[in-house]
This record gives sequence, structure tokens and C-alpha cells, in this order.
Amino acid sequence: MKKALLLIDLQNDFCLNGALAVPEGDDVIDIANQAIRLFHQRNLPIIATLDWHPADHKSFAVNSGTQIGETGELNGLPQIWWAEHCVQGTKGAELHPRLEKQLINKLIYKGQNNEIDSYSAFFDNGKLSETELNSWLTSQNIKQLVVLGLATDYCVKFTVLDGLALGYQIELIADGCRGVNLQPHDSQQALTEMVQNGAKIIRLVDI
Ligand code: VGL
Ligand code: ZN
Repeated sequence: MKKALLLIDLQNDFCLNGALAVPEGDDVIDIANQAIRLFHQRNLPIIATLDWHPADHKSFAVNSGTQIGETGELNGLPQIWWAEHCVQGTKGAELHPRLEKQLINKLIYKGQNNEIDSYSAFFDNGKLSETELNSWLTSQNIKQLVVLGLATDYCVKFTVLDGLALGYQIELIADGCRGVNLQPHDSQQALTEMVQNGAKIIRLVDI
């Protein structure tokens, strides 16, 4: 069965000194590059997602009159308000400078609608619209995904859960992920939830 590598949101704003820096976020770049080289050698596709918000996105606390880290509702959906991050066309939205971008075959953008947050690489948080990802994978006859990236407890988690629900077989490279951990065990809980839904947790050395 044909596999693809799916790299989640390896962007400057989620890395060291970024606007929404994930602790140790940069540490996954080397792991991502090793996985990229392996998939490239095997002639298997490599996909990267980008969180890609307009400046007026309502998930940003400044645009919703809320405080960063506060929780509530946005258009009827649960929302955590974030610092401004991954604004389209800014340095913070670019893929990390050390990431071997030239070997990436497909970019998937998400989070463009300012009224709704979009953690999963497949759908927005209300499943009102979908990205190109599922149709692209179908067109390439890919049924298995190897996933890593940022952040374990948000975009990685929701991508994996949606992918499993869509019928993909998913392996998650645990050492290639880091989480935000607003609560200390959020990432561990996210891993448990992904496993309960059928994901297999592996390490880079296993691929
Ligand atoms: C993410 C919070 C807000 C992520 C994106 O990539 O996990 N988290 N936007
Ligand atoms: Zn975002």
C-alpha cells in the first residue's frame, strides 16, 4: 500500500522565538529532514501543511477582544484564543529555514477563513469546508500516512483523528512531534486519544 509523509505546520511561528512557540519545536526539524530523505529515497510523496491565517483571523485574541490562552466560543464552536501567528506572507508563516523544502511534493494550506479555526489538515474545526488533502491523496492512491510535526495537542491530533475517520492507516512519529501543553499532560492525552482511535505510535528509527 502506498504511503506518504505528512509534515504538520513546521513553521517559524511554532518554533524558537516564534509568535506561538511550541516548547522544543525546533527539535523536530532534524527528525523531519531525516524522514524527508527516507521518503525521497523510496520515491514516496512528501506533503507539508501550513497554518495560513489572514491578519484579521478571529482565533487571534486581539481580533476577538479576548486574552491569549482564554477559552470560549467562536461562531458556536469551542475556541482557544491565540497570539497572532502564521499570518499569510509573513516570516512567521514560512516553513523553518532548515527544513529541506525542495524535497516537498505538495503544500496544503489551512486556516484561511477568518471566522473559523482549522487545526486539522483535512477540515476546518466545524467541518464546514475541506482542504485539498483528501482529494490529493485519493488521486495519488495513498492510503497510509506517516505523520509528524507541531503541535501534538492541536494540529497533529486533529489531523490524525480526521485521517483515521476517513479510513487512512496512520503511523505517528512520536519523537517528531512536540506539543503546546497549556495543561501539562495535553500531549500525552492527545497521543492516547490517537492510539484509541487506531493510530500506531512509532519512532523515527522504525520507518
Ligand atoms: C496550531 C494553534 C493554533 C497548530 C495552529 O499548528 O497546532 N495550534 N493554530
Ligand atoms: Zn493557527
